[in-house]
Parts: sequence; structure tokens; C-alpha cells
Amino acid sequence: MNLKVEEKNETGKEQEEIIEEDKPVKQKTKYEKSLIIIKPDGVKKKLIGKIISRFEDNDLEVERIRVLHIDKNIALVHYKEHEKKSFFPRLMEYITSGPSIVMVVKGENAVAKARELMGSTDPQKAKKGTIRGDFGTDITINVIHGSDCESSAEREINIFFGNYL
Ligand code: IDP
Ligand code: MG
Repeated sequence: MNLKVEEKNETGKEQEEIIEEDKPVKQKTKYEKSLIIIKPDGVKKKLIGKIISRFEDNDLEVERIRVLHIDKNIALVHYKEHEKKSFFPRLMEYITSGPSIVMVVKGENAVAKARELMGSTDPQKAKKGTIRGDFGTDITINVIHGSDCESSAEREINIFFGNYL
């Protein structure tokens, strides 16, 4: 007898896999870390506890955490990929506007799971029940950052916590 298993891949799309009952089930989940930032608006809106609960309630564990007022130099390194974008000046002003909470969360499929809990970049498009959908202000002022893939997570964790992995 075959079992139909549904799971989500890294892009959040569902995929189906047929697993034969008498063969060992291939381990598809990945144990990962992701760099999460509760951005200055999230701190000002007093959402730290609520946001951390959403991760903890979904089997992600906080491994490192710090309060940090991100300065221009760190922001430039962290958001280097967006340097040439038209929204970059506003993004710089926003991310340096007050203290943030920077943390490493870990668990199975932590990168994709955190992105799912965050919702789309634009809070208007993010689903209700996601962090951005529930608490975001606009496409820039959107409460939270989460690494977009494992290599970004490694790069970003090194920026904020040094090379401890
Ligand atoms: P992400 O945070 O969902 O990964 P990115 O495309 O990496 O989205 O953008 C980084 C941050 O830059 C966003 O979280 C948001 O604060 C801001 N941003 C992204 N796209 C836009 C835009 O089109 N207009 C204004 N701000 C944007
Ligand atoms: Mg991004």
C-alpha cells in the first residue's frame, strides 16, 4: 500500500510524494537556523512577546537574542542586495530608527517556516494570521525580517552574532 504525503518545499509550494510503506521514509525535513529581526516598528508597537510566541508555538526555538539599535554601517551590510533599489533610502531610515530585536531561531525547516509565519513582504498582500498581515503598516514598515534561504541565514547570523555556528 502506498501513502500519499503532502509537504511544503522551500518556496512554500505544496508537493506530493508517494512513499512505499515498507521502505524507510526519506527524511525531508531540514534542521536549520534563521536570522530574525523584529524591526523598530515591531518593538515600538510592543509586539516582541507576541511575535516570539508565534515562533515558539510553531516548534521554533530562540537560540540567540539581543536588543540592538542597528546603525547605518550594519544596515548597509545587511541590506546590501537592495542598495540600488528606489526604496533603499526609506528602508535605511526605517531600520535605523530605533532598537530592534535580533535573534536566531532554530528548528525543522526554520527558514521556510519563519517566512510562512511572517507572510508576504507587503502587509496588504499578507494573509491574516501572519505577522505582517496582522501587524504590518506598509510595504516598508512591515514589522519583521527573516532570512530568505540557508546561505542568507548563515551570512546574516554572522553579521549580528559573529561566527559561532
Ligand atoms: P523580505 O523582507 O520579505 O525578504 P525584501 O525584498 O528582501 O523582502 O526587502 C527587504 C525589505 O525592504 C522589506 O522587508 C521591506 O521593509 C523593504 N521593501 C521591500 N520591497 C519594497 C518595496 O517595493 N517598496 C518599499 N519597501 C520595500
Ligand atoms: Mg529579504
